[in-house]
Amino acid sequence: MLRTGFPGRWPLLQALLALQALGKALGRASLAGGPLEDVVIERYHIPRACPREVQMGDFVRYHYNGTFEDGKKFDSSYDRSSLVAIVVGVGRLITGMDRGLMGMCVNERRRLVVPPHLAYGSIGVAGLIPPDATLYFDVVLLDVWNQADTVQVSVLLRPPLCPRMVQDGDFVRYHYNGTLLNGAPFDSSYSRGGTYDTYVGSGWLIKGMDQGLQGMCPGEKRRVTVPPFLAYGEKGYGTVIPPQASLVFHVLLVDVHNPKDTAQVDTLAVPADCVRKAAPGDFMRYHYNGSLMDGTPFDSSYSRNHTYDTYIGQGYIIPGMDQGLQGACMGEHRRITVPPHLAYGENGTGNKIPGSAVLVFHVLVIDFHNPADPVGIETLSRPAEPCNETSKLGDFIHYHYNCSLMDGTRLFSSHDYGAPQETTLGANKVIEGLDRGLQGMCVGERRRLVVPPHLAHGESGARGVPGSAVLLFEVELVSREDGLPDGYLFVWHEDPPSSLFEDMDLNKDGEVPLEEFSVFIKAQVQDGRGRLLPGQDPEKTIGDMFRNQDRDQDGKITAAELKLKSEEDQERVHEEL
Ligand SMILES: [Ca+2]
Ligand SMILES: [Ca+2]
Repeated sequence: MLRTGFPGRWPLLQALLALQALGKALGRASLAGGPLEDVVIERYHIPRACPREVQMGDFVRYHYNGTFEDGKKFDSSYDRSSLVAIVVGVGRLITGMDRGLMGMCVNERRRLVVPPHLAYGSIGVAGLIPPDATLYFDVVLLDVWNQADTVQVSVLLRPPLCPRMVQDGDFVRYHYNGTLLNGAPFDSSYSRGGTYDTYVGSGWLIKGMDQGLQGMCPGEKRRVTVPPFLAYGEKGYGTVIPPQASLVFHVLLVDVHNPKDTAQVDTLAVPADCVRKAAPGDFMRYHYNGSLMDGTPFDSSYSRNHTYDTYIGQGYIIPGMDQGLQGACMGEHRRITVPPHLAYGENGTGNKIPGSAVLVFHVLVIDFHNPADPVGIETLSRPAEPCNETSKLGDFIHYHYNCSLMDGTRLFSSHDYGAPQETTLGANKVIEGLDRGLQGMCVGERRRLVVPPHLAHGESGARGVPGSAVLLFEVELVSREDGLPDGYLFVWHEDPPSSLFEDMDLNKDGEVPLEEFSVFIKAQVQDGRGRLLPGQDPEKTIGDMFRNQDRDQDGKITAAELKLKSEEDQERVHEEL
């Protein structure tokens, strides 16, 4: 009995139904079985969760043991290793079973006592069921579904951010645990150590999963319940999925992309003063955290405590990053989502990036420059009164400056010291970019200088300055004075006195020692007739001048020595002309 659902056994079912009808027609079944008028139902195990109860017209799968009153077994689905799968409540089962299954939950266990008039009546089944037999069934319900069912989706965990949702044509990677409706597991991606990777809506999946994955976000967890006609139907699948089985998938979507995707850029923060955007050919320094779409980290520049430094738009990095870094500003924070065809493809790389993985980079752009860049000069303020002369090569200047990296890391400030800095422009005393940026300034002017590394500390950097770093200066010109021609220690503003030696020889003894020479030169400077090389201790400069004049190094300049020196200087001027 109850062997329905299996094509080869239909004739038996028909015979049983015919007998049942006969018994009813004769009006004997209800009288012959004893006192019971209806099925007695003992629900001896009711599961805590019962999302659905059996109703008339539902399709059910169940196991049962059938015994007589004396405990003798007459039938068991367990013995046949095939459970019952049939529509309930429509007369395809004995009436007692049709009634006894109503309202049952999956995994519920019932004991049914079926009087003969609701079973096989006064005739019974030859060789199997004697006449007027009351039947006892122990039933466990395994599955229930209905032709009107659709895929049931319950969202178990929704990630806080959903960058995109699954659509038809997308390629997804997900993990799942698959069970039958009663919880029996049949498959798990976790047991295989990798995600299940497939296209959605393209016929690669059972229809129920094609539907159940729709609209899912990376990182989302769902329970997807699929009726058998949207899964493996009447055939089932191998030994693990029986015929007419509902399937329950607990799905974790790892990532999603479409083969048509480009790198997706989401700007998270941009500094207000973005005057320049990165372009192909620029050399960029940036920090990044790289993760898979479900948040699993795979790499970070921070862990190496060093920016990632590269040319962009030139094929040195994965195409998705080459695209995604363009147009960024210094200090900008971007999320760049790179599909696998613009990253590491179907094979992945290393042991952290699986095949077909979408990569998500959180990028902080520190700086970038082009090897052709000059010093970037921006005047912040000028003194109210126009200046006639600006700083130029050879000038001796005093200036204040702050120096920092483009990310704001402070490197140096002359304001931390009492006096401003001093230098001679063009004398190779400071980095080239600063030297250039200090030229053409009025005293009192303030400038902002952006100095690319090839005009600063180059690829190797310097103390506190990373290799290839762009530097930011704020400079203020405090004072300037004209320098002297190269090699000169002192110049006259007008023609030197014709009685030069006599003027120097203060005590008129025909010799000029250092003391007299020093007093004389200082007097010329004092009276504005000449000036000394700026930026150096005057005593040292005067000492150097004296030693140049004192040809025989006896500590005294004579008239002859002075004459010789001035003739030589004269000649040099002619040569230069
Ligand atoms: Ca003298
Ligand atoms: Ca001498």
